[in-house]
Amino acid sequence: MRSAQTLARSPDDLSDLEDEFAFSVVEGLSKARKTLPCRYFYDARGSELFEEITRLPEYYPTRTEAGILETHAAEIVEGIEERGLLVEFGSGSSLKTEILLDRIAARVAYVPIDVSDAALADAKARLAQRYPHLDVRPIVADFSDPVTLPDDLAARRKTGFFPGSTIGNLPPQDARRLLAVFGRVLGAGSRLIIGIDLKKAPRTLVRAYNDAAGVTAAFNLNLLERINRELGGTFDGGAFRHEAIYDPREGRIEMHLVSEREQEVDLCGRRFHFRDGESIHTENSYKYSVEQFRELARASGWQPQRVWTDVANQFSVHELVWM
Ligand code: SAH
Ligand code: AVI
Repeated sequence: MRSAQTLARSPDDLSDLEDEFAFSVVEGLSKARKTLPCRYFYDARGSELFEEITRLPEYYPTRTEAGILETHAAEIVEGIEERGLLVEFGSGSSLKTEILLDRIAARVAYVPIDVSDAALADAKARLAQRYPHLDVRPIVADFSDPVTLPDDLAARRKTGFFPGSTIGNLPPQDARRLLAVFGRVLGAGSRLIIGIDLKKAPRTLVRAYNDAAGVTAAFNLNLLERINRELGGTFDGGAFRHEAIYDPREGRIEMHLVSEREQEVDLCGRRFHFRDGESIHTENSYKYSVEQFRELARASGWQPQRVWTDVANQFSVHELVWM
C-alpha cells in the first residue's frame, strides 16, 4: 500500500493543510477566478504599510473619520458610563481610539481585538505611556468568531468601536452577519460606534487605492511576499502589478494583483499557473450611502441612532444600539 504522501492528491483535496493561512491561500488560488483573503494583509510589515497608507494625501478616510470623531467626541462618549468597557474590533494601531480615550480613559477598561499581534503589542506599549492607569487587555483573534471577553470585565456595560470602514472589506451579507456577531458579543443595551466610508466620485476612490507613491501597491504586493516568507512560496513580486478599480454596480473598490506574464508559482507542494494578465482578487472595499448602511444595521438586529458626517460628506460615523 502506498503512503498517504505518495498518493496523487486531487486539486481540491486540502486535507494536508492544517495551517489556516496555508489552507486559505491554496483554496483561493485554486479557484477559476483566483482570490486571496484580505485579512492576511496585516502581518507586521502589512500593518506598517497600512499605517503609511493612512497618512497618504490620497487616502482621505482616516483623517476624515478622525476629524468627525474630534468634532463630535463629547456626544459620542456621553453614553459611556463609569466602569464601562470599550471593545474595539480591528483596532490596529489604536490611534483613533485616543480621541475617545482622551475623554474616557479614567472611567473605562479597553479591549482591542485584532489579527495582528504586532499591531496590538505596539498599541499596548504606546497606550501604557499615554494612559498609565488605563486597563488595556488586547485579544489576538479573528473578529468574525465570537470572542470571549475577559471574565472580570464581562459584566460591564459595553461600547463597541469599529472605525476605519473595515466592515466595508466584507460583502454586505457577511457584514450583516458580522454585526450580529458583535451584538451577541457586546450584549443587550450596548452601543456600537462604527465608521463607514461613503459613496463618492469614482475618481476620488480610485486615487485613494492607487496612490502616486505606490504605498498601496506595496501593501497589496506584501501579501505575495508574506506567502513566500511563511509558506515557502516562489512568487516573483516583480511579475505582478497592483490594480484598483471601482465597480459602480457593486459599489466597491476592488484590488487585484495582475500577472504580467504567463508564469507558475509553487507553494505548499502545489503548482499554480497564471496566464498573462490573469488577476488575483485580493480585496473589496464596499462604499455605502448613509441610508444603505442604516438599513444593513437594522437587518442585522441593531437600531440605528445618531449619524455624524464631515462637511464634504465623504465619511460617516454611526451610533447603533443592540436591544
Ligand atoms: N481601526 C484602525 C485600523 C483599520 S485597518 C483604523 O481605523 O485605522 C484594519 C484592521 O483590522 C487591521 O489592523 C487588521 O489587522 C484588522 N483586521 C482585518 N481583518 C480582521 C479580522 N478578520 N479579525 C480581526 N482583525 C482584523
Ligand atoms: C482597512 N480597510 C478599511 C482599508 C480600506 O480602505 O478598505 C484597507 C485598505 N486597502 C487599501 N487601502 C486601504
